[in-house]
Amino acid sequence: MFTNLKKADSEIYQAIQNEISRQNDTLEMIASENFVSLAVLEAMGQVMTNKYAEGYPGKRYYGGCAQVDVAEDLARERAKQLFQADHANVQPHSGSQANIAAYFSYANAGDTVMGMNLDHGGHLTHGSPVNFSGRLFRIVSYGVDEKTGYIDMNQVAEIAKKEKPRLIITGASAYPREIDYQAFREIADQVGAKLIADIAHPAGLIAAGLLKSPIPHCHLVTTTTHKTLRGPRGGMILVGKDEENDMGMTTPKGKLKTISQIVDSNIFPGFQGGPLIHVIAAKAVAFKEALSDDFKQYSAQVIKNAKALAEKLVSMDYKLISNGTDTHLMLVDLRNKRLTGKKAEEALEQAGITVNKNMVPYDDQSPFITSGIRIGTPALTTRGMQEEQMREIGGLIDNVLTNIGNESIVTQVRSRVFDICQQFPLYQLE
Ligand code: DSN
Repeated sequence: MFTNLKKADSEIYQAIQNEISRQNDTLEMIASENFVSLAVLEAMGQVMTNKYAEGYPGKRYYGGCAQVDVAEDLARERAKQLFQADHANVQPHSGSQANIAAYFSYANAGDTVMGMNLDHGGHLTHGSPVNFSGRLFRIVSYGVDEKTGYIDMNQVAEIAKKEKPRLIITGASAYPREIDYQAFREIADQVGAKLIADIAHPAGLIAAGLLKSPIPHCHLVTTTTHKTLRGPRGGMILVGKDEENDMGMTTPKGKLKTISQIVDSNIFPGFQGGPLIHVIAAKAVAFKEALSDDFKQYSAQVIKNAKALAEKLVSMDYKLISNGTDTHLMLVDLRNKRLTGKKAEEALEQAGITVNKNMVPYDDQSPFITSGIRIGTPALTTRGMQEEQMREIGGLIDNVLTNIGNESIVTQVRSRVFDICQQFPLYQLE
């Protein structure tokens, strides 16, 4: 696969080879990561990267777009089928780009936007002061109940009534429970707000029909395509039911009639230039895969694996936020183990287990240290691992975390991790 690269640039070739080995030989448990198929990889590494295609299929600003139109049309149609949406924009380069375009479809700079507190599991783009969202909008935040770890819907309703946001965004990056989109919509309607769901994390589980869809309840839905959806790195915006532009929003192209037109105009020319058509082709391939029965089975196993791992950790006295999971991820509060997230992440990495440190709700540590780790099962499930492996891996995690600084335990666990990886091979790419 890399014959030419090997000759042209031995340093990049070597870095890629080393990354292939890292992915093959370690346990990838970062909840937002996954392994794409070889078909998706091939669709991404091809000549469509050479093509400028500003605009949309049939309405481009460049000639020679017939074949890239085929790719983008297929991606859009498959995305619509997958989520039962009226319209899909598959051009966002990332989830952040999808979110900024979605916000500006219903709000202007200075308007009040309500999102989940990042420290409680939200996302940078849902109002963090260091992100465009916190800098451009007046943000009000909701969070989880300290005792239960579930989103406090009474608090959401109270804040919404008091602050009258123009827009509410629901969705999270470290929340292990299913979100009640219908309840969010009822609150949004009571205060005259529009509702966006950012389903970047559970998108694949929703597409597979395992978690409730936000599509019937939200004005817009944004997602990334590379997490549980197992596609190439990128973003997407879905319009469940296209509607008239009833808020008088204007765009770089002036006032447009429908929300789909506004979304498209906000992505291009609003916030992006030329689309990454090679990535869009790979999104189309991933969406075709996600429409299959195999993907439904895979997604069901992702959840079974997360539940098995969560139960194992709880049985060893690990405190999980909300005491478990409905999804592909869990958030472990390490304070009773007298460990920080940073220490745990580093120790596990040495043993070949990759997770990320994560703030837990009501954390007293900084985001660089944190009191927790976030663990997910999408990537290991792609390798074919099941509940039995999850229980064993739970034991390995505990072995590392209760023996921090013990080199011989690290070596022992690293060797077992390597054996498990060999049993569930991933990529053979030279
Ligand atoms: N960075 C992603 C995650 O890890 O959840 C969210 O953007």
